[in-house]
Amino acid sequence: MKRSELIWPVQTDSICSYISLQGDIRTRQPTNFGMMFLELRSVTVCGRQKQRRAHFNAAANFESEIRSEMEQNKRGTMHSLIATICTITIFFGLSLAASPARAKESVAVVVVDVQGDFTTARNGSLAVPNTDQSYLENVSKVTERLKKSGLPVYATQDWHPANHMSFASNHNGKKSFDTINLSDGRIQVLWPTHCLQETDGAKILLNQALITKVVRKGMDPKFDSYSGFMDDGGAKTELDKALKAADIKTLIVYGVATDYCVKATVLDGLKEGYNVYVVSDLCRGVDAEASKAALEEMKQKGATIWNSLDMEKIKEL
Ligand code: VGL
Ligand code: ZN
Repeated sequence: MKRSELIWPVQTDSICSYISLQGDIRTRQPTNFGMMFLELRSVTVCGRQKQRRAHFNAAANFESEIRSEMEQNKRGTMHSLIATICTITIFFGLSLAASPARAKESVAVVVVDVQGDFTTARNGSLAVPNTDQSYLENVSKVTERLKKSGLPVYATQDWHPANHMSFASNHNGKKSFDTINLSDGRIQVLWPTHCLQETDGAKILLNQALITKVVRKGMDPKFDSYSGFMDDGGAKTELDKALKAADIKTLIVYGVATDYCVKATVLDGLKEGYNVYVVSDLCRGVDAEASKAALEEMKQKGATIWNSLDMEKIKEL
């Protein structure tokens, strides 16, 4: 039996709940059920107020769940009528043509710094281990799947000027991977020159058509910017504003480097109040131990770590 899903937004006074019905045919035509939303609210939400989502395995189940809930609630004939309308509508809904799996509109994908200079596939100046062609293909394949499911894809892009403070070449007597102490007490790692604006190494290695918006960072020569949300001086990028404008509440994050830009982006995302999911098999780190610790820290601070991406889980976000 084909897995499927029918989703009805149920408008309550303060929240928008979703009723998700698993059945034979997948469809998602919420506006066809305009009348039903109110009716479903009075039946279903009264019994399920604490559950913002209710899942049912089949139309028959759905009907019997509603009926038993009604009996428990002793709602009488008014609700019998509603149940009948529900049933008719369910079958009407199930008869609609199948459409691809859809994720919720409040979810976005954030692909962090998948750029030439960070990959071995392009002999990058700051190539992160295990970022060969097969890694890139995997990132592309998964991103395409997410995009097809309806999710917007935001891509961060490290975009440095030649005089950027994070480049070892801009510090006398220093070499790549040395650290320096900044005047405010922070420690700065010095990197090989990377992601210079307008160079090939700065290019995002994803099909442009998949990307809803590119968010550039690290343009201020005085501050590094591992986070896609803001630089080390606290100046915000466009990311938060763009996500808020699109009413995004949940982020699915992956990319490079786990122990630097992915970590900083995830932690800032959590601070900004997003639900954050990290797909760890699509992340690559500069240092294996530090990357493991970074994933642990993201988890501790509230992110959910998925080893791999499961489209079924996306629908339930
Ligand atoms: C990054 C080091 C320097 C990253 C960016 O994308 O993780 N790492 N700039
Ligand atoms: Zn950088």
